[in-house]
Amino acid sequence: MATTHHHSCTLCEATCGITVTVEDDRVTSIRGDKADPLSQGYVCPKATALADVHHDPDRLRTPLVRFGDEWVETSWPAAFELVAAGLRDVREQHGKDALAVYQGNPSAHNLGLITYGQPFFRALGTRNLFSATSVDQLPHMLAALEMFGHQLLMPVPDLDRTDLFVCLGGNPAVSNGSIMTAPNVKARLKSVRKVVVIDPRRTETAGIADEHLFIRPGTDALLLLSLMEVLFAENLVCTGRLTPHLVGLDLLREVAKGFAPERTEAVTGVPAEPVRALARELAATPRAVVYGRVGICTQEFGGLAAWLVVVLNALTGHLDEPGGAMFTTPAVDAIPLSGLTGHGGSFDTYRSRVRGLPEFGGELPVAALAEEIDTPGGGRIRGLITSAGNPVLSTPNGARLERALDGLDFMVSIDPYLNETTRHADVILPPTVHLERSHYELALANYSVRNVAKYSPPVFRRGPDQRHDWEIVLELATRVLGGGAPARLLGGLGPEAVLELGLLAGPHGLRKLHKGLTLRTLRREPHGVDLGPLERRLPGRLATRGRTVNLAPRAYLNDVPRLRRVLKRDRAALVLIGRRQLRSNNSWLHNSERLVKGKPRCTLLVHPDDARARGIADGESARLTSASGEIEVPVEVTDAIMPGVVSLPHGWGHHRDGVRLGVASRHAGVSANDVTDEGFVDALTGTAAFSGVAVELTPEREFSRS
Ligand SMILES: Nc1nc2c(c(=O)[nH]1)N[C@H]1C(S)=C(S)[C@@H](COP(=O)(O)OP(=O)(O)OC[C@H]3O[C@@H](n4cnc5c(=O)[nH]c(N)nc54)[C@H](O)[C@@H]3O)O[C@H]1N2
Ligand SMILES: Nc1nc2c(c(=O)[nH]1)N[C@H]1C(S)=C(S)[C@@H](COP(=O)(O)OP(=O)(O)OC[C@H]3O[C@@H](n4cnc5c(=O)[nH]c(N)nc54)[C@H](O)[C@@H]3O)O[C@H]1N2
Ligand code: SF4
Ligand SMILES: [Mo]
Repeated sequence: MATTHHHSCTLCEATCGITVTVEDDRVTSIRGDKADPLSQGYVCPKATALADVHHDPDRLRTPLVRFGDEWVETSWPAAFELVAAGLRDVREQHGKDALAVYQGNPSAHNLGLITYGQPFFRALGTRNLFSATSVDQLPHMLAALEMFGHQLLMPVPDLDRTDLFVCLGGNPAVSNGSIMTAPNVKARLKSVRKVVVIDPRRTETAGIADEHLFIRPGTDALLLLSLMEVLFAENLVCTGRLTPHLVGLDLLREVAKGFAPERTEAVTGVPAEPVRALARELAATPRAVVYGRVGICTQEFGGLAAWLVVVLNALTGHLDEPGGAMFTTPAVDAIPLSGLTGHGGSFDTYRSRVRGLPEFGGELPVAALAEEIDTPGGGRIRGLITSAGNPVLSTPNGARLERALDGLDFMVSIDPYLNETTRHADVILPPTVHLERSHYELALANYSVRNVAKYSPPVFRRGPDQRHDWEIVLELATRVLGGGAPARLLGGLGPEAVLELGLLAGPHGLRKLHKGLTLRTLRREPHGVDLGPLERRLPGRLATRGRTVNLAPRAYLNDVPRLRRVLKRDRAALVLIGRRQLRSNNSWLHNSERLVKGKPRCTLLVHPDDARARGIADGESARLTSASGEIEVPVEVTDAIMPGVVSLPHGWGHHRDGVRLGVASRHAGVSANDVTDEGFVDALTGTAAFSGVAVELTPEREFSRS
């Protein structure tokens, strides 16, 4: 008999509502849930991959222990015993900091990992915490901390009510939006009066936009400063309602001097005239917003660029205004909770041992992970936990990391797959996967274009011998840190209880008394509840002292001279950027046949001029070389990419020996992070610079001859 279940897709930030039909323990269909208040029936082709992951014969269901190149299945108690001993040994022999942790991207989509994983990894007390943050949104979080006083206070474009959407370094038509939960973002963008895309590639988003400007990778901060310069020079600054709560305006005026668009155009590649026009239009449009995403973060000036995006919205009166950049009112609100401990985040309170990269939010930049393992001396990392991450494919110079992993004393991976990273572990602990878990968007509800709340029970009952991520973590916590009463109490509760408490304490909870939102009310609304459009939240929501927005934090002002030097610097002839694809999700969804079938997608986009100059034809294989490595990749010649720039998607490279990914290994591709450079980071934040890596491209023929 068929049963129908309502859930959410947890693969990307869009969090689309899904309706799953199950017959005889098999998923027979996954469709968009028309009654979901946010996604209203939309899903992308990836949603069906949730079923593929669930039924995947390669998916691990039992812990694996490695003996040399052999993997042996083992019982959970035996695996826990081994892992606890391994982790304890590292800590006892070399100290807490010798044990490192990498938390990967799916952690943010996992209720159990947010409620149990994060606290456990922090409780280990190691300085060597790493996560996907430092290959992603760290610059946005730093701006939130420095300007609004809390690292989670990242404003969201009020997409559905804006008239002018300026998009830098994001491709929502493919990524489905990021730090902007907006399912069916393409339809939403089509309803915006004007969309402007600024990107080194004429992207799918540019394809539905009104205007597209090519920009040289890594130069957004210059462009944004030029926009700001025009606002000041032409007297267009208008900070509106927030004026009494803003500090640092005069400093900004000083900073902008010397960055007129005519001064920066030669470096950014964006002609001065459209920059002037855009500044004027931003100032003149009551409902407008500048949005920057991963392309402006993972570059040499990511910190400055992310800061300037917020600054521009503030200077044009679009911060905390409908149609502008707004703050959400999530049903579970972490901000007052962490406010109780006075901890909105931290920056640069310590530095990494080898290179001195700054801490952020209690974590170090993952670009430093390999060197912290392979550089001898006191304080060296000896043990590693990876949880929901595949850093071999997703962090800069993954090849070096891969070599370093083999030098560890002990490594454990909490992951459902034997892949490029987990194959280096001593033990793999496989958790349940998405359809076997309950779900609530604790993290992403903070960044949704409408306030919504939705709880979903699991679609499938887990097998008798399967463990949830949170149970695995809790067991390790008890065994490694000692199982005191608090741990046992917490363990008895489970993520649902934490959620329940969060809902009660939240803005829609107890305070609304009889109509309050509780887990019980959410269980009665399986499609989710709409909590309305975004509302003005400032100054009340500010976590800074004095409740002001700091427009010109010291850290940024000190970094501007570094940017100014770029105006005089020689430029590499060819630089690399990344690319996301609709049927791919970072490094781990390539084992789904229906997503990878068709022509190979791991290709290098090259402009016709660059291809001609190197004698490379469309469809040929070429060699891409950088300071850190080289790969061989099929070339796609297209004028959709800017001359002097090439684009390669990341997350491929599944040819490595010993991975247990039957489908993915047949569609292996190459890893972009075999040529990115762990030494190339945003010096301010330590965020990896994936955009703008200097590369050389040579025909494969030439290489084979030499
Ligand atoms: N060159 C280049 N590199 C990049 C980027 C880029 O644009 N260019 N983008 C960066 C960005 S933005 C990100 S977020 C990172 C992502 O990189 P990572 O943080 O490494 O995340 P994924 O590649 O998604 O790998 C996820 C891992 O988690 C496992 N997994 C999936 N679901 C679960 C689960 O529920 N529980 C557990 N325990 N495991 C699970 C998968 O099997 C896989 O091993 O990559 C970054 N790397
Ligand atoms: N289908 C799919 N969806 C995804 C993911 C996925 O892997 N696949 N990953 C998810 C994750 S982890 C994230 S973080 C989000 C990211 O969401 P987005 O930020 O929308 O992701 P991208 O598509 O990588 O868009 C980055 C854009 O920046 C451009 N770019 C590169 N360098 C520069 C530069 O220097 N300046 C400017 N202005 N632009 C530049 C690139 O050409 C690209 O178009 O997507 C999420 N959604
Ligand atoms: S856009 Fe696709 S992958 Fe993202 S949540 Fe929706 S269905 Fe899932
Ligand atoms: Mo990401």
